[in-house]
Amino acid sequence: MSASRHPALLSTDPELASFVAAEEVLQAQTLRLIPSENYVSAAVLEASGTVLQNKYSEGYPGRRYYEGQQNIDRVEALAIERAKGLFGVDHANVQPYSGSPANLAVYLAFAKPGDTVMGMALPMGGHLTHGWGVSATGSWFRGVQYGVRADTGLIDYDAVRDLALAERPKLIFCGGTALPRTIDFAAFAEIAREAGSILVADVAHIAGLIAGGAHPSPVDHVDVVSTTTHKTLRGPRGAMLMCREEHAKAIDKAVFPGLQGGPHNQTTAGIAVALHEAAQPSFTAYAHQVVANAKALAAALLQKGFDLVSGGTDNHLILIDLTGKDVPGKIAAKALDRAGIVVNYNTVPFDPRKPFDPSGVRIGTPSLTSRGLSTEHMPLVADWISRAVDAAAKGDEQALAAIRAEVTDLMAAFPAPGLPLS
Ligand code: DSN
Repeated sequence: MSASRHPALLSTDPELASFVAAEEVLQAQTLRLIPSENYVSAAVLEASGTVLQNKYSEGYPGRRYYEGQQNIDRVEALAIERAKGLFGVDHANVQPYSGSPANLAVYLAFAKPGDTVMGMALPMGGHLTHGWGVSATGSWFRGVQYGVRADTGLIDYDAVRDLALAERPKLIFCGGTALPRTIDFAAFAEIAREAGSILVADVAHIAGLIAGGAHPSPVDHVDVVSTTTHKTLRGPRGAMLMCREEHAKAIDKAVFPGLQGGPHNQTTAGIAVALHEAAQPSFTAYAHQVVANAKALAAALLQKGFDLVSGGTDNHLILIDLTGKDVPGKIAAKALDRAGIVVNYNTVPFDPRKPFDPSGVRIGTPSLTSRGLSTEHMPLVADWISRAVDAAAKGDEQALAAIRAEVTDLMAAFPAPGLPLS
């Protein structure tokens, strides 16, 4: 593989071009299991690297503060229409720079500093921006947090209801970053109604599954849907906020001028393309295959003796609890990386260890499914993970190198979308 598909970059800045080329090789040769990552299509990559980059467009289509928006307006309007069609919403804002700014805009739209907000605790599978202490959302607002049951690893909806009624938060966030099970949006909606709270579904992880019909949609149940566009949705790094018409003005005003300046138009274009791709029947098949692969991988890992939070998965994500093994999450994750299997270490609910050195490893199937791997490959993937974790415990670098060679071999047969070679 060479950097020649970026000839101008190669000639202007060969050092940087070599980093990009090396990343292309890495992404092609490794088994990427981080559940929040994916491979965008060549079309999304192209749209994200266009001259739309050169334009300032503060405002919204038809209401800008800069001239020369003839084409940009059409790009953004198309992205908005596609988001509305795909998710069945009244209103979509496609300008948030990423998930955290999107969520911050929701706070700005509906809450005042000091108000109580409620979300899932980060170590239980929530997100920093759901009111966790080290985030601005947990220091400018008063965050109260719910979690999962210790015996099942599942969200305790009775405890969520009790907390919501005791605290009457302005906002309730549902969704998270390490939730392997289906979210009951209807149950959250009932709780939010009783508590008089605005309900926000952060579906960043599962947006592609929702678009493809492989996870129930929150749209009929919640006030606002927040999502990134680059996880299961397989678009560029960005975000969207979607809502009913009654909240449209508040959301738009919070994103711009409340929080952001000019939108990243090249990203908006990439989002538009990704939404078009996600509306195709092939994407529906993809979303269901992501889940089928995750279930097959979970079953194979259980057979290998791994402990999985909640006992398995309903979606794209599996949280492996290594507390029963000799290897903590970070050491396992780094060993897996040396074996060509890219994961992230992660806290597990009630983790006795610290977040920077936790007991879990988080994996998922969006990327491997984009490359065409299917359920028949999952026992092999589980075997590699098992062998790598054993090798980590023994410090057996040779075993890790042997797994890496097997991984590289298999991945060569499954070209990655958007990459020149596999
Ligand atoms: N960083 C994302 C993830 O990996 O889940 C969440 O923001």
